[in-house]
Amino acid sequence: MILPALTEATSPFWRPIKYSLFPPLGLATLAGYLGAGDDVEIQDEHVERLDLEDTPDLVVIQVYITSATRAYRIADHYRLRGAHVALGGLHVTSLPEEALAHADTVFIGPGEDTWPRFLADFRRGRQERVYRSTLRTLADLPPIRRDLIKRRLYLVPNSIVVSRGCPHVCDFCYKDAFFAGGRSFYTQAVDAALAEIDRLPGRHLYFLDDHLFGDPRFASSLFDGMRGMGRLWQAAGTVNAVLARGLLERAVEAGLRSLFVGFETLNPANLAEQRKYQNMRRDYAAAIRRLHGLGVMINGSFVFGMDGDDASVFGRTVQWAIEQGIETATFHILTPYPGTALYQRMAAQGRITVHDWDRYDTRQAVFAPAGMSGAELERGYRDAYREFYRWRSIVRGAAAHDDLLAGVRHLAYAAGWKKFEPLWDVVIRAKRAGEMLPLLEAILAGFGRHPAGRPGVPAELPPLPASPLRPGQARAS
Ligand code: B12
Ligand code: SF4
Repeated sequence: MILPALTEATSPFWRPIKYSLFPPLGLATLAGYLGAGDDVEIQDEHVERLDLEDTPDLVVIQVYITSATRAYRIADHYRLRGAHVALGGLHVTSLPEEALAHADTVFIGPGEDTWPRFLADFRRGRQERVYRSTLRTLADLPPIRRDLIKRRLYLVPNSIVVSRGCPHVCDFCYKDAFFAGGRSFYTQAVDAALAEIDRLPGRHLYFLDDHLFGDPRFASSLFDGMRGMGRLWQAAGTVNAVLARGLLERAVEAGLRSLFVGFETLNPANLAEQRKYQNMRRDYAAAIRRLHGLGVMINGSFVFGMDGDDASVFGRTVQWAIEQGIETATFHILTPYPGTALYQRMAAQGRITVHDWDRYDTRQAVFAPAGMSGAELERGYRDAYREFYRWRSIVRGAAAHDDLLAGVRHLAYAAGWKKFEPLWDVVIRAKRAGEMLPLLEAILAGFGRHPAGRPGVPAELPPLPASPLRPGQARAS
């Protein structure tokens, strides 16, 4: 089972930090369906050199858009060696015809229903060319094969995912394309999720779920179950979930210390254009105050290049983020992934300028923006990163907190990630990434503790908002 990296990963100038964070859970999930007698290995090119000289019966490759070219090359190589090559994942789902030229079998959508079906067919020699997922459930999911994950190679070995998809419908997101033909948001049973958490060693967890708070009933039961487990964790959530009363407090009680929040844009016209309704008419500053009041650090996500953006967007966004005391920021250039509503709109308008998937890495302009040139967009994006992570900006951001301890944590965390990046790269290349975990835990633990009853943390947890699931949209939990 192979997770190929971006083509540039083989370059000596490759900076591995961002890509050595999380183990490949998709493949380890699929490996859970194999039999006890099956001999299997997972290779992740982000953190190790691939060994392609073996002769397996079956090769499974997970394909992201940015690794598609590399994935197809590896697939061709193994087919020449006589292996059966199975391709799946987000990019294969968007463009199955393209993938079929390099595969014996392709998989459309999530693998939990199609993969076991394929395995049974394969063992009988009756496998099909295309498997399309329709049954969407995480019930009876076998345990993820974490024994196949080389933990010491990752900065964050305890990544976990307890749901699939998201209840929202943003135009630029891969989500609708990937989950077409079935439910697009569903969770594990709470007990199964808690059991998975229990199996993970150490204290730190990183939830990779698109929107851990997407189903408030599920999330609140999960957080209640995690109380007292002594975990420290990070996750992703939306602005409206942060503002909803009740859930965030429960998450903090359960150990939430840092949240990735999709602010995306400060311009309401952009939100409407992308159908990001859950962010509209929301008070971003209030969401930030609420998170900081509860001792939760923020990784703010921002997207540049929507039609309402002109060249002034970069400076405005960065200054706002610094003034708000946002600890870390992730900037992206808007990228129309094939299969999304955004791609269709851009293609219909003749605005797609680049068709090389290697460049769809959210750092390059692959379309003609409306309010500036592609070159300006790329320059502004790079300047935004540079400006946000200047020492001066980090210090200003840290000073924006009311609380001295929160300011110190801001300084330690932001500088630790960005200012010492070359050092991280050395650690990763020396295959010692896993040994850095105690440092991360110390930052999250030492500064994040807030006794109940402190301003912003009610001793009694308030009631929960209603579930956003539509009637008839059943949950696994
Ligand atoms: C963790 C993560 C990363 C990690 C590690 C990835 C990894 N180890 O898998 C890192 C930091 C490296 C990363 C980097 C990037 N990422 Co990322 N990442 C994610 C994240 C948050 C979780 C992935 C995950 O583990 N999901 C949980 C598992 C269970 O699901 P899964 O991996 O999709 O696997 C399932 C199916 O896809 C399917 N499947 C997959 N492969 C196969 C193969 C077969 C044969 C079968 C049957 C089934 C199958 O079955 C699995 C079980 O259902 C996703 C968002 C998300 N929620 O998925 C974004 C996401 C995958 N990333 C994305 C992007 C854009 C990037 C970057 C380009 C960002 C950047 N600017 O650099 C880079 C490029 C990465 C690359 N190598 O090309 C996009 C992908 C868009 C696309 N169309 O490809 C996503 C969807 C985020 C988003 N909403 O836009 N990422
Ligand atoms: S909220 Fe995030 S994960 Fe959900 S559809 Fe929008 S961009 Fe995708």
